[in-house]
Amino acid sequence: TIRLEIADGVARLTLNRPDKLNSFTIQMHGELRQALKQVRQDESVRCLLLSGAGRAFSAGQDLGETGPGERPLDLAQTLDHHYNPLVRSLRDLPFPVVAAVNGVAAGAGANIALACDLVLAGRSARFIQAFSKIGLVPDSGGTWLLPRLVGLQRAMGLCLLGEPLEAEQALAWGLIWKVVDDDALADEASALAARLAALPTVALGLTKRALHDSATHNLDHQLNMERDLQKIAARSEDHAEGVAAFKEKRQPDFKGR
Ligand code: LHQ
Repeated sequence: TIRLEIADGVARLTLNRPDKLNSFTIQMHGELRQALKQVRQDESVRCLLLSGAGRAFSAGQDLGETGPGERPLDLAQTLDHHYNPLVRSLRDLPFPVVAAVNGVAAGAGANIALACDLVLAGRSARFIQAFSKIGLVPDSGGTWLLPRLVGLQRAMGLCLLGEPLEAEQALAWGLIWKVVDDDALADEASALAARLAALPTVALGLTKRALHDSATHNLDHQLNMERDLQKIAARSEDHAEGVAAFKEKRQPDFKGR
């Protein structure tokens, strides 16, 4: 239900249940866990690119799925065991994660896209906080992330009404990084991932951590965090290479170490 290809520093992870709009099943979550473990352990990987096969990114939880013995799915347990670890592991990867949103991203599918570090969308992509339509609360980090990305009022409107937000509007609101033509999305996303994979990965991983954690820190705490992370970045080979390249007036050749 997923595909994983690793080449040239980029891990491409594709949600692959196109006939069900790449909605998440327990099986898919299991495969994703395995894939993310592999990606994390592979020292050649310097960027993860997440996208969906077919015409959607993901329609969120597969609403046809049942629990053991055909009982209704235990939603709290499903979040605890599957969605919440997925969001945390995307956040905790020590390199950038890019989402290429190729179509509709609904429910948990929208919030998992937004949990990625940079979101690139095709012009026909739509983001839907579909939860209220089925009497649920936005999950997978949506209630934490949305107010920070677009402000409380817009977050409230999106979550209460559950209406689709078009890619252009999502861009204007600061929800996503960039919108490109649908037929250019795959190439643009690959180019962005390749570009990120050629940058100093240690520094990028620490930068992502600092920015994400800033939401819960005061300035004093954040200044201390920057000092501590700078100590680590300063010891990286890529820092030495960056300074050497600057002095020698040449392009740096970063190794990701
Ligand atoms: C689907 C789905 C889907 C199964 C389309 N499931 N088949 C919940 C529970 C547990 C714990 C964790 O948290 C969550 C979080 C959630 O994610 S709740 C929100 C779940 N998602 C939704 O409510 C979205 C439901 N889908 C839709 O509203 C529409 O399908 C959208 C707006 C995404 C796309 O609309 P269309 O482009 O018109 O496509 P479609 O509706 O015709 O769907 C195509 C096929 O995909 C269709 O199957 P069929 O066999 O009839 O061709 C749909 O039934 C299937 N599909 N979403 N979530």
